[in-house]
Amino acid sequence: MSTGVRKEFDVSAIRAEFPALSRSVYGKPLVYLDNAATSQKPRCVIDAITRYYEEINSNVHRGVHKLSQDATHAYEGARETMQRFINARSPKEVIWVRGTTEAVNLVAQTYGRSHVGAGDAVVITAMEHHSNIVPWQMLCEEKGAELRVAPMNEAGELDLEGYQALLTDEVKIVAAPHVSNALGTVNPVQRMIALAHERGIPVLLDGAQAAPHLEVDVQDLDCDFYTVSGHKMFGPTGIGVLYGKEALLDGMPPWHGGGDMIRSVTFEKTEYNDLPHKFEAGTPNIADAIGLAVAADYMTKLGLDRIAKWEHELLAYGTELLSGLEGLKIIGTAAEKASVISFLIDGIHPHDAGTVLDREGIAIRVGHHCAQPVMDFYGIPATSRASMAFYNTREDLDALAAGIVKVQELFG
Ligand code: 7TS
Repeated sequence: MSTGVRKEFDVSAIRAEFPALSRSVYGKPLVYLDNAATSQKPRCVIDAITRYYEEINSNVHRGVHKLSQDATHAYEGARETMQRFINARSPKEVIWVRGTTEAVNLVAQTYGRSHVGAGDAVVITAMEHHSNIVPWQMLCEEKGAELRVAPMNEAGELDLEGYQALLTDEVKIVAAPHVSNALGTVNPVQRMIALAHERGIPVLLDGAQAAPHLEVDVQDLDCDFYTVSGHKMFGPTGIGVLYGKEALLDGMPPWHGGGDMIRSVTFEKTEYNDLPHKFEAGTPNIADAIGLAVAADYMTKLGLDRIAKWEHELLAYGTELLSGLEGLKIIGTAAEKASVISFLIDGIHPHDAGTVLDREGIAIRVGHHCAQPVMDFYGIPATSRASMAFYNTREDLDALAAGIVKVQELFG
């Protein structure tokens, strides 16, 4: 049974539900350790998407006919599932987007453009993915505002005092990662939000790397905006969620104009639709919204606490194993980490390491991980990065360690 509640965290049974995990690569069993880039999909998600196209494919919010009603019901039901998954107060606070990149751009282009002016400031951190830098940079350039960067230490932990010192009256919004993709750092987001709120500054959390690993409760966090990328949490590509507090979203101008986001249109004036539709112009990604909700339910049934516990064990195991290898250095050693291990091998370029590992069937990511300022901070061009999901095993990490030794033998 693919979605039943399990008593034990049975990794081999879980792996059997992800078809891609049983394939081989160059004649070797696939060892998939690139989950921070994107995760594999369970059969139930793949089936839900297929079922949508085979049975109820039609446009939403438009038709009186049966298929359109069923599609609308499934699509809006998926929104409610995501609302429960992140514990938003209302489905109105759940905006479908393509992913975190689109979510951040939406907030920068709507809340940002209407609240940030010349002389104002936006605060981000030293450990951002480019998608939480560039949209704010574009906004600041347009408005004549300042982009401030909260510092981090050598371990890749946010410097809270340095962060606090940046929160002056000019700051109109803070945008920070819940979990860093390049380093794995889990940020002290509750403290960061409280400090910003003391000054009346709203906070956007980039949750791209958190939602696949941690229980996310937006009410408990009290964040003002939160972003989710569906494809990193075992759902399809091209779908994600922007959460926003209803009062904030209500006060924001729309972004894209078009069908579905309007109540009435004349050539003189358009009345905009209510939330959440105000931010969803055009035919949406119906099938993948439905698929993402199935992924969220799948995670809920596995148990977010048990996922976190298993990944913690994997992280500890992998960290010890890799630290024990001669000539290997881990980049990102924060006390609080999600299951990401970025590393350097003495004298070997990450691209060479990644290429040799690939021939062993081991998929990791090498490069700057769309976090060039993080690489600049450490004075390196790139790292190799192994990123785990709940379906990974100690054997996967053993294979990685053996692969690294092989890399060292080849290039040493
Ligand atoms: N924010 C973080 C922290 C991310 O890790 C990523 C993607 C994004 C935003 C962008 O998300 P998207 O779904 O809109 O693309 N990170 C990575 C990565 O680490 N390797 O490939 C993509």
